[in-house]
Amino acid sequence: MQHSKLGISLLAAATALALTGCGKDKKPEPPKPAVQAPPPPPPSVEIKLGHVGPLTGGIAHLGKDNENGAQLAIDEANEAKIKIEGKDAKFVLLKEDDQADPKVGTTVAQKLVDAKVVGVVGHLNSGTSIPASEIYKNAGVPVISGSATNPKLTEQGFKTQFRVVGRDDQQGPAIASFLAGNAKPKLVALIDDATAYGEGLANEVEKTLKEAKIKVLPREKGTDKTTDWKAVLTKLKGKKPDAVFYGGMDATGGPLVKQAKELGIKAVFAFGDGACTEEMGKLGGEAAEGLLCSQAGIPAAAADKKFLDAYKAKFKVDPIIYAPFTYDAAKLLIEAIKKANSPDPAKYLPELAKIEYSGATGKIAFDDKGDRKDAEITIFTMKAGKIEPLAVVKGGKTIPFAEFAQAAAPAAPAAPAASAPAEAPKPAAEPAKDAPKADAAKK
Ligand code: ABU
Repeated sequence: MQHSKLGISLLAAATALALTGCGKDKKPEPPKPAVQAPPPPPPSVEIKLGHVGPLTGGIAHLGKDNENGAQLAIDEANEAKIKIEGKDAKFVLLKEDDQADPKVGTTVAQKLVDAKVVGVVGHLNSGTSIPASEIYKNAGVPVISGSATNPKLTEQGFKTQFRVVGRDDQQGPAIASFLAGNAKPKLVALIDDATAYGEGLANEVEKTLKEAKIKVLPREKGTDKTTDWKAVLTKLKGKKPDAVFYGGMDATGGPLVKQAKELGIKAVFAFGDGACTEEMGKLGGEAAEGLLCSQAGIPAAAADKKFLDAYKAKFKVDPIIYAPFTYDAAKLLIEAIKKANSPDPAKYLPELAKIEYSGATGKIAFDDKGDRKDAEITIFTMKAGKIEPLAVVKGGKTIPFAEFAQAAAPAAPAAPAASAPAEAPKPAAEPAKDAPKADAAKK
């Protein structure tokens, strides 16, 4: 009986303990929160642009210069975290090597179209740009060249084609007039490399010289690979030209001027933009001193300082010639995409055609053909292996370079400026009437 009472008491106590949680006043543990998933990434859109230039062969240095300009613009756009259609835009540059060969140019143009690029910067050469332009036109892909100068490029009526440098029917008369006015030759020899650019530019120079009643020898020809000019030069030596103009690139122009000096030819040598680089000094040595040449825009060194500093910081070299122009070309594509809020070429092409943009090379707007309005042509001479700007030709007027640069310089701020945007070069208000003398023009 005693045992049975004790058993009942123990059972009751055990039940009470179980109900109260071991006798303590403890509430049940709340369920542990599940591991939190990261928020979904914001929606993004990949926007593919292309760049084409020669990255192999004799003018690979120029192709790389152009490509670097476009790459810098792409990198800056990505750093700026641009939104298109409410999505984070990630710009990607697809880079192609056309080897400065027209056939390869069309192959890589088609490759870029197949890869669904929405815009292209390039090509470097007129000879590759002209056939490629039809492929981009058929695909509706806008393309901006930062260096191709043959007029035909924008004379085909393709609404997709633009360029941000001057044309050879501006450059040819500018360098020919400067040569005529300064070296005063009576007889000029013309040589070209049989490319769309070289031959076309030599034709423009010849036209201007003939209009000035200067005698011109029958045309001599090479190719864009000719580095042995002795046969051509020996033939010319006997004719005693006062000046020689070469339409071609620096890789072939450097050996030309060097061999001319070795053969004892005493003439002023003049070149267009393809051979208006310091590579001429490297290849031509002393023979390149005093040459005259033109570029189809402002000198690279006169581009916006912010661009020049960013370029040097990224690539550890200064731009050679047209990198500021390919930088602007890529920026223009991006700006038009921003304005249209769409990477669809059909939507942003109208924005590009009517754009007014202040770039690293100055103010940019296009005419109906896609050419840059009011493009500058700069005339240089070679001094101590460096090309030195002498004058800028704009709107048919020749402005001494010092005057042009002074007008382009930003005005000194009256008070400490708070991170004002860098000013792009502006045209001189009152251009000088006469071309300045090139003291180094006679050799
Ligand atoms: N404008 C100089 C080199 C490029 C071209 O073939 O036009």
